[in-house]
Amino acid sequence: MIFHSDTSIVTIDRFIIEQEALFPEATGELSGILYDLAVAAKMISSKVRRAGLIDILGAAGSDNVQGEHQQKLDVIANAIITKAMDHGGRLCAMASEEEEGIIEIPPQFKCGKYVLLFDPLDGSSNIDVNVPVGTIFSVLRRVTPGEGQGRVEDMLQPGMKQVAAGYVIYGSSTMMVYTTGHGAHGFTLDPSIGEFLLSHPHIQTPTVGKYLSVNDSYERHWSEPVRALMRRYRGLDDRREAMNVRYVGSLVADFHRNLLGGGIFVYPANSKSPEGKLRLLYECNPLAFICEQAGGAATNGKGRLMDVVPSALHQRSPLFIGSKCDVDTATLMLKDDR
Ligand code: AHM
Ligand code: MG
Repeated sequence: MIFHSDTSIVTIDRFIIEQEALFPEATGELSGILYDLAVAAKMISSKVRRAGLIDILGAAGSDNVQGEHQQKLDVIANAIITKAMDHGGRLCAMASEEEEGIIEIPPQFKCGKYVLLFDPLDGSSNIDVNVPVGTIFSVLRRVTPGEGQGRVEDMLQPGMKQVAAGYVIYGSSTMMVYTTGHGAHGFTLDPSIGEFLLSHPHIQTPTVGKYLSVNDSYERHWSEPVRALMRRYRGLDDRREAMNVRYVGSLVADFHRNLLGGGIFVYPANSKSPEGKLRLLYECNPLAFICEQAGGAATNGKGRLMDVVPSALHQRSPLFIGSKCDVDTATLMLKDDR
């Protein structure tokens, strides 16, 4: 393990190289994927930073003052990631929350041994009101034989098979947090030099959280055990101190605050959305990997989220993620749910 002093300036590129050097068997392919993702994140960040100017420069679907056609930011982010990642020779397929089927590697490029799954701009409805949004990604090793295009089966692996995962938050600053299974590390973008600098090495989330993130406008659609759990988190059954409720409605923002400050993000199943809302492969699993690496936990209410074997690319899942003790409470109180 490499430790950096508080005053070291470490770019994400250097950190990735140093991490790779710890594993003699590493071929550098995974590192290449992470570099390319960091570049894509910088490009998306620069677009997000200009989002507030859209009224001046032209709304989505219209032409801007230069006569260029405006696209929605989630569509732009999707195209940026696809273009940044399709030619490196390290991936054999991609899948995006924005696209129905898998994204093939164009025939002129070499296929590699990994697949990438991503949500290019999560919470994008928040863009219009200048609230943080994020990108989430997950990398898996292909399981189908051969060296050509990857297949859906390569994507439908449980979260514990992820070899890397991370997210980028476009907030008051842009941060990228990733893991390759050796801790969760955060990097803050210095826009003046265009580099992600190591700012949060070896993130550890508190064991007991102080924040509760939940959209309780769905309360009337929750099961009784979920309602009882929420009463517990709020201290209403006198079994724990009341948590502070904080809900941005942008998963990456809510997750990131809770990861650093301690807390739980909850998006349960409800009678209107029996599987919950969030996507297992693009949202839940990558954040679960980060959270576990930071000493937290994630469940779908029945068991460890990363043990779930997916059956469809866009499968949804209930999500309870964050500080270990608070997730354990959910597991205990929901064990007889439905
Ligand atoms: P999206 O992928 O369509 O952007 O939806 C995901 C978002 C998450 O960022 C957020 O946690 C959740 O939807 C909020 O949903 P709700 O408005 O139902 O609380
Ligand atoms: Mg999303």
